[in-house]
Amino acid sequence: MKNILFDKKEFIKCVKDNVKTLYRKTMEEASEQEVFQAVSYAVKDVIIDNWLATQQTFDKEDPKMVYYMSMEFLMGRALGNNLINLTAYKEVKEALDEIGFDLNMIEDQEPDPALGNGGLGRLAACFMDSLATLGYAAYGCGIRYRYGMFKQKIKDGYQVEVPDNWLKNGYPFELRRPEHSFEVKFGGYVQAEPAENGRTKFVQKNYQSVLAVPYDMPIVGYNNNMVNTLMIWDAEPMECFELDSFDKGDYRKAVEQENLARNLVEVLYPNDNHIQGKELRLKQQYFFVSASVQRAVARYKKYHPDIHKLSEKVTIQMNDTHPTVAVAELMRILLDEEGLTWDEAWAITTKTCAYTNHTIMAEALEKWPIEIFSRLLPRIYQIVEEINRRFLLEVEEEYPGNQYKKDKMAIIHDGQVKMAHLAIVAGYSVNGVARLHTEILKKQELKDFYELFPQKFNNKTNGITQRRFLYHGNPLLAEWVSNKIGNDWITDLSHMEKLAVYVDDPKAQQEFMQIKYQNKLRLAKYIQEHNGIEVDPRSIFDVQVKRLHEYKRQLMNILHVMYLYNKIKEHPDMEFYPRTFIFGAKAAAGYKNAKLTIKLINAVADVINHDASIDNKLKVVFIEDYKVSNAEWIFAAADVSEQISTASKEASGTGNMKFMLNGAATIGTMDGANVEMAEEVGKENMFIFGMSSDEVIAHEQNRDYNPMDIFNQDQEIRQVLMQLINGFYSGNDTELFRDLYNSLLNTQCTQFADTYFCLKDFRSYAEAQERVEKAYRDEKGWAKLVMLNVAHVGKFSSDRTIQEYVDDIWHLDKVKVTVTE
Ligand code: 26Q
Repeated sequence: MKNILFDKKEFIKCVKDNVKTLYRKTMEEASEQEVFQAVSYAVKDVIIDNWLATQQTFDKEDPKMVYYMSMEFLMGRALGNNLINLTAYKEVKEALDEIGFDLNMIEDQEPDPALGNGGLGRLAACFMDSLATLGYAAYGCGIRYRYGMFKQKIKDGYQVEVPDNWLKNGYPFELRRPEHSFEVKFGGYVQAEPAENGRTKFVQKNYQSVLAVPYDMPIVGYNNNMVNTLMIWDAEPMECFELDSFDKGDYRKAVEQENLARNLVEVLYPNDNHIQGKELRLKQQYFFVSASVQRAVARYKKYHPDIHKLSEKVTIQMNDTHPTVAVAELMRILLDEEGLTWDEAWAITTKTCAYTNHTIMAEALEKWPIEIFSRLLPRIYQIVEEINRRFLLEVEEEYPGNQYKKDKMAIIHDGQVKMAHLAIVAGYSVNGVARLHTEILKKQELKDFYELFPQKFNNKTNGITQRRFLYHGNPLLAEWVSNKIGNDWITDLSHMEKLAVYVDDPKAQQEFMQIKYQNKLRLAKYIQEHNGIEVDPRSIFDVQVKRLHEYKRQLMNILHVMYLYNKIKEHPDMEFYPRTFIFGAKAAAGYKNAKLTIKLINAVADVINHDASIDNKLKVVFIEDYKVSNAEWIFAAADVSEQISTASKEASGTGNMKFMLNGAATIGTMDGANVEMAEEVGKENMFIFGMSSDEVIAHEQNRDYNPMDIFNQDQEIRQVLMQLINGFYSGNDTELFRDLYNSLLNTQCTQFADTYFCLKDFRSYAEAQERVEKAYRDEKGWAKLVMLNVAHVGKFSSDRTIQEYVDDIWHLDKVKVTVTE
């Protein structure tokens, strides 16, 4: 295959021309941001040809397509990734070098498109990469938030949220497509009218509407000419404000309609695994779902006469319950616009929509008050009511007279619409995101539904794209791997197992650890520049980066650091291998304990990092603004990966896989995908600790755990807890961390104390940490252990995950794109 881009000369000429036409400047005069824009437009030029060719191939071959609907796409920077997937990274780097520009610096100018919170949004981004790379036709459907995930600043140890205006300089990789705009209607009421065919037509009246305008972003497949599309929707007012509407008395409505469009896509809700039942959130959901389903149906109808066969060419995957109104919207279109009967429409919908569950945390199960739902989406609510009515008849048939069952399983109950129930009833597939998680869904949370629809339930263990998280993020290790086993791992991660023959080879071990050291230097420099803290690259880099949530137990981690510090102070001569504990985490803006935990980590860092008496044995670093771009560096530099959630709470985790891929050892519980990692690499090559999910669930059911018992018996734990309330880390303000202390030990109400079993698992955690230290001292043993982890990471590629979705759920056709000149 011809390398589509290069010609270095031609490329540089294109960059120079872009600087000239965009900014009327020479390369020397252009700012770094302007050079970034010019380079990006040059790259986009190349992508466009493949993008066109891909669309033409779709038109010709008519493959089945997946519409991946997600409120979040945490894409991260596109420039470097696009160059990697165009197999042009090296050439472009060299070409720019020749004219005195550093590609890394240029990449660093790109805003980090952060249209997502964490795991769920990043998974969607990895899936888009794998779909294009494997040659499957896919549309990502989401929202073009004006402001993405907030930027985090740390001031005086506290998190401060700063708006993320990612579009302020213009984003070179997006394309506005006004010709594919659709109207989306809110509010008003439904009028039943007689239709020509003798049936009744339902028409929404007196509504407000906005115009959904899509922006397309290219999703470049690796080395295969394929370019899929992420369409993210912007909201515009339907018509410009008209003076005469004032006279018609519509002035208020005209203004309201404009405000609706303005507010709708303003900002991403920064909650992760926690529902905020805000009306605007539901508006966002219906907005992008309605526009996306309308576009999917319109595209299908352009090429196919028979709407009854929609599911042969279109499948809709709902990323959690957030886009679940899609099932009712599809029903609405089929009933009200296509004029089908209920049974016809239902037959199509239930073959087209599928649902992925990402959580079993009760506070993350989506429910909407009927009042809000029916006022905002009157016709959709009618349809949901009818789905519910018919479903309850089915339940009655299966379990005659069992009202308890009906109450538990109803879609509408107790004044609320339960989105997960709607998704399960209308979907043809329900999947969890790791084996343990799927089993818990089947046996506990969704047991009733599993009994009724066993054939719908399946597992799809998550994965990550090695192209971003190894090839781009860790070029030194990527090149080393390729030298050892060739390039096949880039599109088939199972090839990594060929590294197993090197794990006992002293030279390979040394090379591997040398690369880790280089990556630690790179991160140490970043920390020095951003935090002003000097860390020893020879110390163990022990890392926990993820959203801040109580179930993820950052608190247990920092309590353990406090415990180690006490030990070192008490026994200055004890053997202790120097450690750098690195944290990175954003807390939802309204999540008090999460924010206080950030303050605690920074307070502990302040004390420990300034204590000369401990001889640099311990350092604590909180990396500000953890995001996709700095994550790539952090994974590359980690020795130890903290995956310490309370067993049963983390549905899968994906950070765990990114660390494993980059040669870090996992200290973790038997939770989420950790279980399958242990199965792949062997428990002896991880540091597993803590209660099993069964034990956790048993304690929750029996309510027989009292953290006070531990507090009373374990002097060292007691000392650490007392330091939360005696000013040890907060000077005069002894009350500062009281809420954290209470969350662990609430003496009034032990039932709500230490919900996530930090104290219960503490000793087991500390003991596992001792095993980590012992293992690290054995240089060869450690090198072997982490190399084995890399060799057994194959299963955790999102390519494998996507292939399973295709085989078991979507049944897509493979597409091959050839580019002719
Ligand atoms: C819902 C309603 C209103 C406001 C916010 C939300 C909301 C937003 C984001 C609810 C949940 C989320 C995100 C959930 C999430 O990221 N879950 C993670 O998904 C990963 C990918 O499957 C898993 O690896 C993680 O275990 C899981 O926690």
